[in-house]
Amino acid sequence: MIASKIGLLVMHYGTPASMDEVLPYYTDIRRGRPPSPEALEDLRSRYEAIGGPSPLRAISERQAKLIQEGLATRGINAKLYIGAKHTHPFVSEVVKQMAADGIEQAIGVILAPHYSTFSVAKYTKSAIEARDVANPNMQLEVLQRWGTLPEFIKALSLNLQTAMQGLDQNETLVIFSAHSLPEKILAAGDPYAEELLMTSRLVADDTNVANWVFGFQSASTTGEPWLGPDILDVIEREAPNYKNIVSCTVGFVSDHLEVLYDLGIEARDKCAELGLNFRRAECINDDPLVMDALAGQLAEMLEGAKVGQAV
Ligand code: FEC
Repeated sequence: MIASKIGLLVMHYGTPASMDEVLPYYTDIRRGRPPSPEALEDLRSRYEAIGGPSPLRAISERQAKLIQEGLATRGINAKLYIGAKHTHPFVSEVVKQMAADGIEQAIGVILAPHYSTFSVAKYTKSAIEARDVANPNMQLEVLQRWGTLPEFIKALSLNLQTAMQGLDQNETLVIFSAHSLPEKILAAGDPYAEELLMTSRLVADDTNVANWVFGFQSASTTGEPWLGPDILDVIEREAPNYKNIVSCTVGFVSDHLEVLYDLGIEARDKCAELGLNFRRAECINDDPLVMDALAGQLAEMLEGAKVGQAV
């Protein structure tokens, strides 16, 4: 039975709205510890290199709107709330607003397809904790993973095919990638790395890719080991064997800073340095079929079908 006042909670990483907001943003990512002036300058220069603040917020908003429309076509009229992990409005702030608006039943989705204790679990925890304070009676269920959703695989596969057009498969290496995380997550049994590999395998199969590997990207310098191999090391290692590198990130769903800079500039430059041709497959961004499929998952959750993990 679906309650009368339904809320759709769409959660994304967050990005500074202007260059002036880079410092508070970075400080929040560092759990309240301001970055050193050098680290801040480094991040500011990466934003500048992609032309200023990232398009992440705008893309997330378009994605959220499409998910809301997908629910509407299934007869579910849900009020949309968009919350971020590291910028206002934070996930906790919008959940408080949902309670204030009298939302009785809510469904949530994170714009990150793979489960990790470091990402999806943290978004979910913020939402649930805020719900417990604001209105413990508001039902809230969050989709925990969607990295094998057929429409997601197909959209990635089509983008990869476009990027590979005209290239000789035998001379081409596809590198699937995703954000690295501290290596310690493996010891705790985190499924993140496995889920990323599963998505990569499905896309490679759907695209009939001859040669592919997986590499992590965007590791931070926190003084502890992060998951590898790093994509730049993979490029260097494989350079003698190929003419073309095609990058396809499976862990990100928007062409934002980590994609536009770490792949579009850093990985591209590394390839140029090694005499390799570089191409990048676009992220799914606001692909209507993927967003509609996500709406389908959320609709099933609302109907009580066992799709996501209830929390
Ligand atoms: O376009 C934009 O403005 C935002 C791009 C952005 C996305 C993103 C996604 C993920 N992150 C994940 C984990 C970590 C961990 C740390 C960390 C640090 C940063 C920094 C920036 C940044 N992340 Fe990010 N991440 C984005 C941006 N991320 C900027 C800080 C500077 C740097 O290290 O480069 C380390 C925190 C610490 O210092 O303790 C861990 C994961 C994702 C993918 C899932 C998701 O989207 O939530 C995991 C987008």
